[in-house]
Amino acid sequence: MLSLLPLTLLAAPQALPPEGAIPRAAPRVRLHLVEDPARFAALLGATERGDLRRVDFEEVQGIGADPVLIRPERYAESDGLILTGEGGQYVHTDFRFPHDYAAGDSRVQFAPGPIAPPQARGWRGGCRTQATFVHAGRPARVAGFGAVFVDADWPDRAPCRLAAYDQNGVLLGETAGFSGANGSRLFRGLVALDEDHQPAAVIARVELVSGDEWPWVDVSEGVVLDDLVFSPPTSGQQWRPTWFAGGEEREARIDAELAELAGHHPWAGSYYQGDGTGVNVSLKLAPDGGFYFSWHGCLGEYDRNFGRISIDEAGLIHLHCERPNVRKGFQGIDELLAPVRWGDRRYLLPPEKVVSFLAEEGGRWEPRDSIWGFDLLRLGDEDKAVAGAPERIVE
Ligand SMILES: [Ca+2]
Ligand SMILES: [Ca+2]
Repeated sequence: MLSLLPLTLLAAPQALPPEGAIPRAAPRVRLHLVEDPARFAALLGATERGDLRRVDFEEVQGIGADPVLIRPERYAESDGLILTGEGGQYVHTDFRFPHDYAAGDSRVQFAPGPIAPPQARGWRGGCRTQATFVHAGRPARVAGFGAVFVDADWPDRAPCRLAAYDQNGVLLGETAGFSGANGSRLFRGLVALDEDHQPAAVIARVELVSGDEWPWVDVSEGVVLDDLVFSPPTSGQQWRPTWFAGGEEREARIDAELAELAGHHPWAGSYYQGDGTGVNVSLKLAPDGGFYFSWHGCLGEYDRNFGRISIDEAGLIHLHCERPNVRKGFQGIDELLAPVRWGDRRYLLPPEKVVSFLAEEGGRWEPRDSIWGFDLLRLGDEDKAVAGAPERIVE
């Protein structure tokens, strides 16, 4: 099911789903900002499904006047968490400012290194932490992550930040610039829920920005962290679609423009390539509306992109992607496409494929008589007979 090329499909056409049965989009996943730890747990179904993972650093022993360095993997085996500062990871009781970094019931708190001297000016030490996840020795993802930011009280000087990224490094959502009183302990959490309000483990990395200096430097905004809480990391089979949203307005604009053009345009249209199972690439494009691309597979929506288009002197269509265009696995789109006319049919081909397509008159798989195939063909054109030889459209 997860093969990259629809070879099995072409060898066994009887295994195909019924014509036109392009899988429906997967439920969309959205990130929710939560400021109440109880609500965070409730959204993740923690009461029914067992405990959340919680790292509060209280078990660290031997803390005296100086902070204690902990390994990034200290919580890997027990909790599936890897915690990486810019230059070491440190815990301490109060980082020498007991009134600012008031631990309350908590005894031990966290700050990312490197350590800077109290009198530091200019460079002032670490303030960024990365949280990543492991499960059974493999990279893993969580559906929710929260942390307590202690003494976030100078947001204008240095906004604190909590940001979640998917496995491709795409930003899923973030909160930044929050603040409270001196010594406050602010919880901020991000929870990924699908359309059915079920937790979706799509968060592969979390970035925490705690002020802009090592906490005992008394120049700018010092902030420490505590009480990291997250859903149990998962990997492997529980692959879920990453968060895809946006582009709906553009898609509607393109649809309207295509309806207005009613086919009276050299290449505007709605194109498809795929096998109806793991590979279903749809690309709509119109001269003013731009393009809207989506990739659906067995497990839902794998990728989506959209943006404006431009045409160069060679008649090539350039797609200007608004989201990162990662071309691997079940993702990505050619950003450069050549429109090709073959009788009443229209194809969109990557430029490097055009020469052989024209020379071999479609090659082994074209002209096809079903919507399934390796090349982007305008939807509905599979019913049209070809006439003559295919040719580039340059206009
Ligand atoms: Ca603690
Ligand atoms: Ca502060």
